[in-house]
Amino acid sequence: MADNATAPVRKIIHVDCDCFYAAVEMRDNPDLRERPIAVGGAGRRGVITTCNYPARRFGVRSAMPGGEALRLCPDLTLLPVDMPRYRAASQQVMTILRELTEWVEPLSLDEAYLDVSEVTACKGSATLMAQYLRERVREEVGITLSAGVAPNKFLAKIASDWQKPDGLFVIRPEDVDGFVRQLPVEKIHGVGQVTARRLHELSIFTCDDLRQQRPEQLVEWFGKQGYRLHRLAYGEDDRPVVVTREAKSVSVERTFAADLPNLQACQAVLPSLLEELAGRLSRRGRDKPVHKLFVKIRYSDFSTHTLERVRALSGPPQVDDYQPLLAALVTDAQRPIRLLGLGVRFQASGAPTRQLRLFD
Ligand code: TTP
Ligand code: MG
Repeated sequence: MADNATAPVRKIIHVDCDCFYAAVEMRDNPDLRERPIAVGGAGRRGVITTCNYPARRFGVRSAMPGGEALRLCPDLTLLPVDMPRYRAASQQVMTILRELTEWVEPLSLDEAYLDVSEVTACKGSATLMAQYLRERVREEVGITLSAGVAPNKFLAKIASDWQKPDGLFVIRPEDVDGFVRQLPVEKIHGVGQVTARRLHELSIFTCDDLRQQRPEQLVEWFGKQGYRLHRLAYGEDDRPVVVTREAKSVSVERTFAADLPNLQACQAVLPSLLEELAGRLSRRGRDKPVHKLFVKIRYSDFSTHTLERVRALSGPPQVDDYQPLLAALVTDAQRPIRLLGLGVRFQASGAPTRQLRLFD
């Protein structure tokens, strides 16, 4: 086994929305919830993009032609693909993730890795953070999110799939060895059907079986991938979470345990929110001139309002910069406020940045 004793332990969360496109459809039309539905698949050559879990019980799957899906499940409702709605839901999910940490690496519309090693929220517990993210996505986006928590990307991704749908599975550092040993080789990302068949022919079914082979032997059989297989069989994966997105805006928001009754109460919490924003800005937006400011409020009835104004600033924004926006936004004196947010937008600039989360 390669020596990993000196490497600091990371905390990685992998999140993946359950039957994502179908989940958005069920959210917007609850009558569909109990019925088998699939998105796409209409027309002569249409294939299914995804289907809900009731449809999966009939064997319907992604990439299946619509006709075949209907043969398996005659009651299947086929819905047209509506990308703008899925993209909007995806953005909402990603925004929630990025409020926890800036170290978010999206893999697709419905899936992302987070490196939460240095996050102090939720008492620093990645398990609590994952639970928190799942609850917020359920409440604010109206769909379910499965999450996996582990010391690296390889295991976090397996973990998020382990108790799907609507599941959370945690692999603690001390559980890694036992978990990986029994893991079937086809669960390893990158082991497709061909490699899996080859491994099975060699009587290698689990990661424990893989460990019985010398790395040189695996390289002889599988080329470069052989060494990777050897590392993964011990649960080792040091790929960093990569952030490729340039921040266009930075914001903070807070939901209050007790609603804020009026504008004065909002003004009273402004300095502490601003302090949080300044902290986030110093990490994320350093040196970038601020172009706009915005304030967001959510009333206790969940209606949400934002107000944005152009305000060029060279330094961090101050309380006085936000006061007029807040006063203009909180006009209804009778409605208590449950959430208050502050943010800045930057002037659009050149190429996207690429940051690596490194541990050394
Ligand atoms: P997935 O996360 O692979 O699948 P899913 O979210 O539908 O189901 P689950 O995660 O619960 O197993 O893909 C996310 C979305 O990407 C999916 O909702 C639809 C789209 N997609 C396609 O368009 N074609 C495909 O072949 C696949 C697999 C997904
Ligand atoms: Mg998914």
